[in-house]
Amino acid sequence: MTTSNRRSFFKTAGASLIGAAAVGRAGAALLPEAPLRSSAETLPPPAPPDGRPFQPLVTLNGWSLPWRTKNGVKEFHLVAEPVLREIAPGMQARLWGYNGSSPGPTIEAVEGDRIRIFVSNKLPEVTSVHWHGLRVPSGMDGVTGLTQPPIGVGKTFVYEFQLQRPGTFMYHPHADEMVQMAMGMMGLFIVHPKDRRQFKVDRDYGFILNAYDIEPGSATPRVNTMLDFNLWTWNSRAFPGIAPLVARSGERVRIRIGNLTMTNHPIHMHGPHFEVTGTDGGWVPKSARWPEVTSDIGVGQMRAIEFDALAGDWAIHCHKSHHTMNAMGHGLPTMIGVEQRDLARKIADLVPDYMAMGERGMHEMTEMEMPLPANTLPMMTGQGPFGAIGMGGMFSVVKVRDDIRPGDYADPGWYAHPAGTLASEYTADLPEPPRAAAAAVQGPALQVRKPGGHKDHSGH
Ligand SMILES: [Cu+2]
Repeated sequence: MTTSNRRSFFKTAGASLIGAAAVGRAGAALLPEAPLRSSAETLPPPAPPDGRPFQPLVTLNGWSLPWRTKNGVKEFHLVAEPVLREIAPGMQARLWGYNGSSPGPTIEAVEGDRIRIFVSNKLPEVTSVHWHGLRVPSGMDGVTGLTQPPIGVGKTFVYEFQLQRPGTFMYHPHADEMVQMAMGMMGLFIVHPKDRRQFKVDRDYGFILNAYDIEPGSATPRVNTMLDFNLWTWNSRAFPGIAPLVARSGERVRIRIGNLTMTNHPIHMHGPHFEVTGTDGGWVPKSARWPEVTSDIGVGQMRAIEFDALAGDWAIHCHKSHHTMNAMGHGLPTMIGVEQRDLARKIADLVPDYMAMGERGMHEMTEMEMPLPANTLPMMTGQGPFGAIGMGGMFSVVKVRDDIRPGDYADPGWYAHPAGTLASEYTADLPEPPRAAAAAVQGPALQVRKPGGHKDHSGH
């Protein structure tokens, strides 16, 4: 169903029930609006319209789900449905998500709130929603077959519970999980503390680590993939499509990260060290925190990290180097040291688009105009102020400046390095560098692995 169809569906449903409201029970059953959004822009969060005030989360390339309050209960409406998601400019993926986006909108409420969540299923198969990490009555836990029947196609279920403790949580299906999570069904669930002074920071960011297996040139994930994913994303976005995390120097910044991929991700931040302040179990007491520059986030885990912002452009990325690359268009053998020029000329006679790659490492590929299948991202890409960044996948930049206004999340552009603080080419005389005794390799290094001798990353 298209956006406009959906809108008019809800408008119609609302309109027809104005009359029905007069007869009591039917009116009480009227579903709250299901807000819809398909853009992948980071939305600066609006202030909570009612209830206890809280500092809203900034969902990276995402948004938060509005609610309505009815007799003291906050009511949300999630619609599970197929969505079109831009992974980065130049690539759209056909995913499943909630309310027009994958991941679904962040649900935010306050410790002690009673909430009611309607879940409508517009997928072609059954689903359910599990509230990952939240303490709910067993019957509200969302496990198909164990704690509830599946939500049938076209049906709506209602979940209702009280939020017991503040923290970082997630939601995802517990029905045909492998397929539904491989298709992008997930979202953040933030419970803010009742006392605003607790766990206070100046900026609070959040994203979910997710992964897809999308054959270059296609748009739909292969859902039977168990480990060999080829697109590593934050909130279903890959670099250079991931928004920067913006802050003002000296601000206390929190980043909440949940992992719903099938492998761990050591998330590494350059610049200031951070502390792990929150885990799946809640907030870490101050005395138990320790400084880190990399936090390994296991499958199904959530971590909140905090730091004092320091002026600069600081890379933040997964430290598994193949997770900062996008899908390879084809299996690439290791070609370092192989002289390909003559070979390339001969092949080019037969295959006009052929390009020899990787004989001096692969950085050259970041600036190459390679013919790619349609709807495919370059493997290593992104332009910085000094040229190609050569990254993809799980990579972004923490951009800290002295003059950012509170509440401003707009990209401030590239950092202007103060004089004398920038690495540059050195051209004067150099002393002889100390070297190990072993002779350096002369000429081409003969370490060529045969292309057929190992499994390539594209999964075929
Ligand atoms: Cu990773």
